[in-house]
Amino acid sequence: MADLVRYDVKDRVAVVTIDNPPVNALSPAVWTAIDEAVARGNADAGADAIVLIGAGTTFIAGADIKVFDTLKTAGDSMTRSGGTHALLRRLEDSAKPLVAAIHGNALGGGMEVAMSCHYRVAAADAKVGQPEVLLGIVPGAGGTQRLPRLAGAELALQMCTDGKPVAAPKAKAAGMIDAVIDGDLLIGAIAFAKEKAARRETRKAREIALSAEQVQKGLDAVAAMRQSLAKTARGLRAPFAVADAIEAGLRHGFDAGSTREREIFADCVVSTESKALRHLFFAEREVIKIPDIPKDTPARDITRAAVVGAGTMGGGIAMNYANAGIPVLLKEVDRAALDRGMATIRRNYDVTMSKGKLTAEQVEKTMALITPTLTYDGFDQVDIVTEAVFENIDLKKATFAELATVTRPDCVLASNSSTLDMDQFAQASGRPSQVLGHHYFSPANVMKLLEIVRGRDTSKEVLATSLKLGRRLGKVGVVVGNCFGFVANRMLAYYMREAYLLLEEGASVPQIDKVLTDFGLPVGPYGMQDIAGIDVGARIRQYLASLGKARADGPQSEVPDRVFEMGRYGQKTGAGWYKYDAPGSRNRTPDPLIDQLAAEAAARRGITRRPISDDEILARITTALANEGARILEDGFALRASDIDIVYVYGFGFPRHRGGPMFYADTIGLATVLSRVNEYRARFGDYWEPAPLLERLVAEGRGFYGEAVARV
Ligand code: 3H9
Repeated sequence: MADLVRYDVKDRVAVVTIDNPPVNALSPAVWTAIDEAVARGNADAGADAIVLIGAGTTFIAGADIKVFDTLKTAGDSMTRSGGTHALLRRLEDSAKPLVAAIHGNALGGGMEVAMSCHYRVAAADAKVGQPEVLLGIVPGAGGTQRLPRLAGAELALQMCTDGKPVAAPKAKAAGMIDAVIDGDLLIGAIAFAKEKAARRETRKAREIALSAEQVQKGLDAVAAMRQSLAKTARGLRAPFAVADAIEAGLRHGFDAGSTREREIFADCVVSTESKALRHLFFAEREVIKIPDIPKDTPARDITRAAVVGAGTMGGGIAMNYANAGIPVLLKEVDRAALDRGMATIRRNYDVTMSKGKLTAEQVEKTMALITPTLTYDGFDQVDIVTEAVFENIDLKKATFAELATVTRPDCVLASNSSTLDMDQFAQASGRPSQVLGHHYFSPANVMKLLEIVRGRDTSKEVLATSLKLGRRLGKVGVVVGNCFGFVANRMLAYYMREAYLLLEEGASVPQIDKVLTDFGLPVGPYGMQDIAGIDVGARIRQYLASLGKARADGPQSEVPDRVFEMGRYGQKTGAGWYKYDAPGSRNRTPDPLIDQLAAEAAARRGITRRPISDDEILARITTALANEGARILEDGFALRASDIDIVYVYGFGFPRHRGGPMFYADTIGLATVLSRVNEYRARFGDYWEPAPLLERLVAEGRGFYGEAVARV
């Protein structure tokens, strides 16, 4: 037997310890070793029962996700899963009581192993779950069949469609866990196993019979779940596949249900949806690894913070700190602006409270961590200051110079600028190693993306501190380079440019938005602007124009500026790209005025408007993203293609099941992407220039993610 699984006997109980760090993932070798160890326990005259436990911090976090890449066809998967199903039956058929002792997590295949044991005991803080759906698959080792028998079909459906783990006490109440152990888990599990052995008790989940009434209730739950998924899981396959697998077991029994589960799993595991979601699983873990910043780089604990500027962004950033339990000073220049900022924060918390997510007491406790101020008093005590003043380089430079005089020399100075050059702020502060960008996304207290902008002189410690802080604030921190717009806004500029040009050329606002929401974005480009405020982008454009810059190359549509000049700022003014029932309302209708503005703009540019197909809209917008992404990557402003995917998924809601703009480009093939760029160049002009990296990858027959993904 391999070292991955150890076998000992304690007090006449065989203890099988899975030891495959970091999370005891079930690689093929681990599956086999568990099988062999349980067989050995059964053959061992010195053991009356068997306990299966995990070494390290967790029981088993599931099947080894990397192994799924080796399954090239559904047929491969059918063969492999046939073996796994048989293996789990062998465990379940153990002649001696077999007890899973769970600490940390029993997830996915880990939970399926546990459910194939006769009993499950768990530490009070352990969690169990079937998160496969988040990877675009269904539980593939009997989970859709055993869980309904242990926990009831309703809860099983819930767990397998939302993927959320359940804490041990709730799992016990629902019948998934037989005992919650206080104190030493192994000692408790051995005692439990001995008791079962003394009574010669074993229980097989697959043999739990469901009454006709339970089956009917389950089928009703399946029907209700499908209806709800039709609204919440549009465009996804896996959640519906879960419902299919559970339904098969309810209708036709365990064996037929298991066969159906294997078939469904086999289809899902080779789907693009699953490949995309698995890609993001690893991308999210890769993003924190910065090649020249080793794990042991000292990272400071942030115990006190300050934010300068109490506008929408500054207030949201202060809320992030307070939500994480970090006291924060919030500074403004005049009383009225400060009061407005604090009132907005209060309103935001009141909304959260009205949704039942916070109690009044929690709100007061959190608000008490935010200290409004008009002075720099107390800034000498803070570990970090985030500057969130108006997007103007001179104002920001002056702020950094001032901050350097009122803070400790080791205080981190971060800017929330969305476009400006960090190195200029670094110089202005006189201590460039402490300066970097912390670019939050609006609303800053909600959006999970944090671009950590590395300046020329930013120290490694300051970057490590920012990555650690990002995690504490509940953000996904992505280290990006100090280029114009960084990664997120640079990409967005090209996305919006195409959306504007398509409108001028003849597409309509509702059509463009629908194409993007059908693709899976939560909101289309125009709907997004109406929410964020058309004035925000317009003012940035005006400021950039004063510097002789534009956000994206190529022709700039004049329509957004016309809409802005008309005072149509979006939802807040009751009109923007759409008409709204009233200011602040979300109830919108298309406005023919926009088509008129677009027609006028087209006439001025000598463009004959034409019907534009949905396919062209999607192709142009996603091609613009991939081409600019390739440029960002080649210029070294993102470390990896997967970081760009993370930025766009978390910053702008690119559909996870499409893996991000770079992964998506690979799924349609970079050769196709390049031929589109060349076609658009011929049709629209040289601003459609292929990124050199894109050309090189195509010439080499590769994708952003190498050959494997390019063949998706
Ligand atoms: C499945 O089980 C299908 C079944 O139905 C069977 C079908 C036949 N595989 O997240 P962390 C790595 S599907 C491979 O940072 P944490 C991870 O990449 C699976 N690797 O730790 C990272 O590597 P690195 C269903 C895995 O403490 C390291 O472990 N299960 C796996 O923040 C640490 O991970 C799931 O979806 C894996 N299964 O969180 C659960 N899991 O250090 C997936 C982790 O090189 N896992 N790694 O970057 C998790 O949700 C979290 O890892 C967990 C720990 C909550 C367990």
